[in-house]
Amino acid sequence: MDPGIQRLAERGYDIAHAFDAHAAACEPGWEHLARGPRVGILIGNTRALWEPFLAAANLDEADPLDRYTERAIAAAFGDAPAYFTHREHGGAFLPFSRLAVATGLGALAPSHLVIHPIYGPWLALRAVVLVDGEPPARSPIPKPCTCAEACATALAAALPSTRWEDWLAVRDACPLRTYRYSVAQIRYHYSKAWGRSPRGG
Ligand code: B12
Repeated sequence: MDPGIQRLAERGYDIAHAFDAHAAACEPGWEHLARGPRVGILIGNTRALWEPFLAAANLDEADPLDRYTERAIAAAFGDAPAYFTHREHGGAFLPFSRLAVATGLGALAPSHLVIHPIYGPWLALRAVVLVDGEPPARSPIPKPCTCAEACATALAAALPSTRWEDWLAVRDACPLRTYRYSVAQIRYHYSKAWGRSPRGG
């Protein structure tokens, strides 16, 4: 395994999906990828993040998970170009969900969540890092989830709601739930129980 990817995995980032950055530059919002190194690595995590994050993060700083992510990627890849889900680039968030779909990491459900064939909706996207090399060929994958309606129904109920439990129900509606986050991780991402607004996951 590439040593950078190995270092990230040790910190809980267990998804490292390589793709052709120049090919992905045809996706709206990702045009700037045409100018950098050829291999993009879409970095994310499953529930594997939670224990390493709790062990190493500084929970007293603002947005501890975003800072933990930035430090982990800098430690793994040095000053390689990196784009983060939590940061705005040119005044807007980058459309990471669309990139994940275009490069075949997962497929988009009616809930607008990216569904992975193994992890279901229980993954988070964190960053893209660009490195030199030969990229693998990637294409979109068929939708791995089988239900037609459950998440759409849950989404319709959640959209007008301010209860975080209704948004959790959108994710829980997916039958692919082997990798469901722990209760502690769910509360961190969805509720304000830790004193701040929900943070991406
Ligand atoms: C801003 C944002 C939000 C905002 C606003 C969304 C909005 N409609 O405006 C808020 C804070 C509400 C939000 C909530 C959630 N989000 Co959000 N969000 C983002 C973020 C940072 C940017 C989205 C964006 O503007 N992209 C740029 C535009 C141009 O691209 P786009 O594809 O058109 O983006 C649209 C969708 O992404 C959509 N969207 C964003 N989040 C969600 C969540 C759900 C359930 C739905 C239906 C749509 C949706 O809104 C965007 C604008 O219309 C992305 C990360 C990223 N950089 O993409 C995460 C992201 C899409 N969110 C994610 C998640 C998981 C959630 C939550 C379900 C859980 C959570 N707390 O993190 C919650 C659900 C609601 C809740 N209250 O709990 C994940 C999705 C993972 C996956 N498996 O698909 C992402 C990729 C973050 C991550 N680290 O993985 N989110």
